[in-house]
Amino acid sequence: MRIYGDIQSGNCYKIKLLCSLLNIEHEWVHVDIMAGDTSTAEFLRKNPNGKIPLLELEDGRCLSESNAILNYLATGSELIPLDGFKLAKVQQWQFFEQYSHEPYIAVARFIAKYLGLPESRRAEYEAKQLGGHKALAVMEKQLSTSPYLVGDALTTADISLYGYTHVADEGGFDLSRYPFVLAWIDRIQKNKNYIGMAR
Ligand SMILES: N[C@@H](CCC(=O)N[C@@H](CS)C(=O)NCC(=O)O)C(=O)O
Repeated sequence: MRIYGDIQSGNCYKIKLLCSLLNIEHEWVHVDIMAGDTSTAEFLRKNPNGKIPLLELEDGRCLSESNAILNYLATGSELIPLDGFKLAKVQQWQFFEQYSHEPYIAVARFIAKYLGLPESRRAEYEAKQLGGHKALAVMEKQLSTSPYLVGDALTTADISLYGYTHVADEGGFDLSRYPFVLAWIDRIQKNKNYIGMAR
């Protein structure tokens, strides 16, 4: 299988991390968003939404949306709970990530790290801080009661949230305010076959 992505993107790194944890062999195809690689006709045929990460199976079928890719690749592994309610809890955190976390933390990081915090985007960057801290506080509350987001074991919910949380400082978020989140980051990094993000 082939994965199209950029290792510096948290959404793509989630997939890279999962493949490492589960020893999933794949070909990584680097895609440069800034150079317009996601807007070519060839790429748009694979993902009409023009975004990475993108998974392409050997038979040509394609899957986009990082959390859908994670759950597909982790099916049958210990990272996906068998219990229906726990599985729904994993998805609850993944929807939370996409709606209440990533749009604040990942976007603030993009403006600061990729664009160099230009004056024209400063107000938007600052407006992202409140929502990002709100999301971190929600995670902090859960992680004060369980080692991982859905109980005692690592699931794809943790990988989904870990992607941008562990580099939230690059978006201006001081994680020292969230000791349970910091302990969770440390716990994830101790997993066998953990790989870091190119920062
Ligand atoms: N909801 C999507 C978001 C994917 C996304 O925003 N990808 C960015 C890189 S992090 C991208 O491809 N941007 C290119 C563009 O929008 O043109 C996911 O979780 O996979």
